[in-house]
Amino acid sequence: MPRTLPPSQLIPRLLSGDRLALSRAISQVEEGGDEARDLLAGIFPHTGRGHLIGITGAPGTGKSTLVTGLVQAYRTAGQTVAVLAVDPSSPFSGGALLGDRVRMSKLSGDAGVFIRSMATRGSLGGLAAATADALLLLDAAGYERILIETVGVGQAEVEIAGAAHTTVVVEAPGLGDEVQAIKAGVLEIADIFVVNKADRPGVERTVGALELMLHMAEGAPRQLFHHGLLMEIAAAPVENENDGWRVQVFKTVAASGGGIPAIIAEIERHRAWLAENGRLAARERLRMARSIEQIVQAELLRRTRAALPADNLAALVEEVTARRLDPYAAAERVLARMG
Ligand SMILES: Nc1nc2c(ncn2[C@@H]2O[C@H](COP(=O)(O)OP(=O)(O)OP(=O)(O)O)[C@@H](O)[C@H]2O)c(=O)[nH]1
Ligand SMILES: [Mg+2]
Repeated sequence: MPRTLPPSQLIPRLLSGDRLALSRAISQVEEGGDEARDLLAGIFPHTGRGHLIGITGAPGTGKSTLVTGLVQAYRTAGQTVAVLAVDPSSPFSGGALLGDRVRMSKLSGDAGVFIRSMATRGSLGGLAAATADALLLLDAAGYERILIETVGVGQAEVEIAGAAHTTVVVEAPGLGDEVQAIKAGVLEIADIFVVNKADRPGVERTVGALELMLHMAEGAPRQLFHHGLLMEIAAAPVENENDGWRVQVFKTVAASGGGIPAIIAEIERHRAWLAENGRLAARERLRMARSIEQIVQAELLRRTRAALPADNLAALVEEVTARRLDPYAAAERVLARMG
C-alpha cells in the first residue's frame, strides 16, 4: 500500500477490516487537514456500533496491565477489541517494562486485536479531538469493544476517558492520597471503580475510602463532563441519566489476571443497563453535542487567529491592559474582523 492513499480508497479498505488502512487513517486524523475531514465524513455513517470503554487513573496504578487482561478476556469470549492508549508512558507506546512487553506481544499476533497509541503532541484540545476521531475510525473498522487508556491527571485526559460509554477508574493502594479521585473529578465520571494491586497492603483501606466517597456522593447527579451550551440543550430531555446505576468498587490483581472476569461482567452489565430505557441514546446525544461543540470551538479559534494577526491581537491586549479599551470592546473588534 502506498504511504498516502486518498480517502476514496482508504475508506472501503478500512471498512472491510484492513488493519494497515486503519493505521494509515489514524495517522491522517492525527495530522488533521482536508483528507482527514473527508475520511471522517466517509466513515461516520458506519459508526455507532462499538462499545467504548474508558480506563483512567493515576500514573502506575496498573491501567495498561488491566487493559491487557481485559483484551485477553474479550478475545477468549470471541469478541474483537481495539485499544487506544492516550498516554506517553504506556507500554503500548513503548515505555514498557520487559514484563509488559512480553504480555503485550502475546496479543499483537492476534487479528482480532488492534492496539494503537496516540501521540500527545500539540494542545490537549487537539489531542482530545484526534482521539475522538481515532475512536470513530476504530468503531467503523468493526471492533466490538474499544478500550481507551488515559492517565487521569489532567481534566482533559479525564474527559477523554469520561466520554466513553462505560468509564472504569483505576486506583491502587498505597498511593498516599485516597481522596485523589475527588480532586481529579473522576468520581463524577466513574461507572466502575477498580482497586488494582489488591495483592498489596492497604487495599481494604483504599476500597473503604472509595466506598465512603461513593456513599457520600449518592443521589448527586452524575456529571459526564462540564456541560457546554449545546450539551445543555441536548441533555434537556433526560434528567440525571445515570439514575439507578450504583457504582461499585472491585478489586483486581491485574498482573496475574485476578478479578478480571468480574470487571468484564460489570462492563457488560453496564452496557446492558445503558441499552435500557433510552439511556444509551441520551448518552450518545451528549457525546455528539460535545463533539459538535469541540469542533465549533476549535474552528472559531482557528478563524480568529486567521482573521487577526498575532501583533494585532497583542496591540489589542496592550490597549486593554492600559485601560484605554475594555475587554468587551476588544472582543467585539476581534469578532467584527471575522465577519
Ligand atoms: N503488585 C502488583 N503490581 C502490578 C499489578 N498490576 C500492575 N502492576 C505493576 O505496576 C506497574 C505499572 O503498571 P502499568 O500497567 O504500566 O500501569 P499504568 O497505570 O498503565 O501506568 P501509566 O500508563 O504509566 O500511568 C508495572 O510494574 C506492573 O507490572 C498488580 O495487580 N499487582
Ligand atoms: Mg499505561
